[in-house]
Amino acid sequence: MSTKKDKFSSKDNNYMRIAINLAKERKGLTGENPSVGCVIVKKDKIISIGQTGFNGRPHAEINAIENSDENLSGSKMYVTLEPCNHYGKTPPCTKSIINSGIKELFYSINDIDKKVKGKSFKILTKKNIKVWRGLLKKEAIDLYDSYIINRKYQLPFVTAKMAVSKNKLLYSEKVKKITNQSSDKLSHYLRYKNEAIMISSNTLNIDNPKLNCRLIGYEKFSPKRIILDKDLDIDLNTYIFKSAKKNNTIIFHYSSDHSKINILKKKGITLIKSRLNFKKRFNLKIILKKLFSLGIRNLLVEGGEKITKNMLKNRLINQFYLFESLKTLQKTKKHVIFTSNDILNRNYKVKTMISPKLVKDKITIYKR
Ligand code: AOF
Ligand code: ZN
Repeated sequence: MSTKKDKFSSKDNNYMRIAINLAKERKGLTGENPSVGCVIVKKDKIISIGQTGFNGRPHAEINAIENSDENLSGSKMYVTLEPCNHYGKTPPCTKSIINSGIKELFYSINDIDKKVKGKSFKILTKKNIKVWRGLLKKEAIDLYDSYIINRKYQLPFVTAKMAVSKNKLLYSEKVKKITNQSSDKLSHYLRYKNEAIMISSNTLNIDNPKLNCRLIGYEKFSPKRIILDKDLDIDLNTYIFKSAKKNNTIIFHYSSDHSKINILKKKGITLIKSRLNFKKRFNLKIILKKLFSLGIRNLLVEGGEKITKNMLKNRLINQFYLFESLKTLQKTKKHVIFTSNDILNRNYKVKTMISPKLVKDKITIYKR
């Protein structure tokens, strides 16, 4: 086995890049399992590909093996993550790889799941399969940013999104819309890629958002709605209340207002009572832990300002999308100013910057 870059040919790089792109495409949609991409090559020709199934199963390797019309003996497999070697909800991929006749396996990084980590190399080499690790490792570490956070900290990977005007306002009574249509597409893409979206009841009552994914054809991937509503203030005329049904809405609350609780429960909303800290605010880490225990691995936070700032201060946000419009908003009595720039610049690195020349709004993606 080698981890040296020069051992890999440009063809190896290309095949693994395809595997990484396959995994990226499914990222966020594989439930509690990581999204894996897999490519099988024989005589320099791709004969099959596979991705982890929606909600996590079948595993990518199994899909690739089963998708192939050709005999796999003597072929090479490129896979973004160490194949599993244990009996979980599905049998070990290593077993299927051995039985398929694949003779060489390339994978980017070890699985950090303790049941799996590092063991596949031995199992496969014992069966005379050549195993190479470390191909496009940097890209794979980036791909598995959320999986690594999930496994290490038992927390969802949190992406926050905020839109500010040129004069740094998040809100002004007169204008509801700050960003343009192409930015909106990216916002909806984020909703597609996250299993849940969280906002405060304050933002909910003021903005009356839909919080769904409106990319054509992807509507069914709309995230679960999580509302932080300490005092059970949710307005019953809002879209979120009206469209609530079993399993699509969770409200975290502290109030014991029984009549409101009954109304919300009747709608099928899941109510979770959560304690407050000495500042009479929710402990957001406890809330994230609870969401993780409910199976949520990727969470999008769309405001408001107080929650987002609180989460930034407590280092609970892993990635931050800042949309800066070229529009200036008029200051009114109730305007809200964006004040998190300092924390972002102090604690985060700029990962990507999309120029306003391309999309009219400036979009900066910060990562911890
Ligand atoms: C793979 N290929 O595509 C994925 C893997 O309960 P199971 O059987 O589904 O196994 C879950 C574990 O398998 C999961 O915790 C992670 O370690 C690994 N995910 N492994 O070989 C895949 N998604
Ligand atoms: Zn597997």
